[in-house]
Amino acid sequence: MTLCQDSATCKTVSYNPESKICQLSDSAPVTKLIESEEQVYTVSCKLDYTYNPESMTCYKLVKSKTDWYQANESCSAIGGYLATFPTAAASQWFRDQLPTLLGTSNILLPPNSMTWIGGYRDDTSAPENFAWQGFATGGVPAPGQPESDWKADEPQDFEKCIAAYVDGWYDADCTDFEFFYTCETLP
Ligand SMILES: [Ca+2]
Repeated sequence: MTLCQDSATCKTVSYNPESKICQLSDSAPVTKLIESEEQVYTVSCKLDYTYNPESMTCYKLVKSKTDWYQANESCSAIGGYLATFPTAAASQWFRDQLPTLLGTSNILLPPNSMTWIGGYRDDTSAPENFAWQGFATGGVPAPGQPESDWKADEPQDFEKCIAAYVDGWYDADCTDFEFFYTCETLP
């Protein structure tokens, strides 16, 4: 190895993956350095989807503006669901990725650059009445609850659908607004 060429103290090491033994170039193989190897899994998402390591699912932001119901149908039509977030970390990952997913560093103020996600409620009487419609099923956590990622002071005006933006989740009228939307699938 050329790295060791001019160094008196440097020695090369060879590794035998079968015996898991590292052997110095001029010594006997006596040191077991690796007792266990981590399994390495590779996950791949469909073309145009980005892997979210927090939710372990794949997301695709569609830059076509539509109402929530049409967005929901469009995601179903391509074998997925509107995006859901099982944890606040999964939502934070998504918000951090928004410029990349939008393909621009120029994030526009709301309601532009917002994207529909899969939170919906029939009953607007309480903030805890939202439920996820996709992979993360069950209730959307209300503000202040663990795993909640609402923007400060949202939800605030008795609207039935959820849109995400760089600063968190907003309730928004499902048909008055037309936003981009984000679909989710399993890897
Ligand atoms: Ca709102």
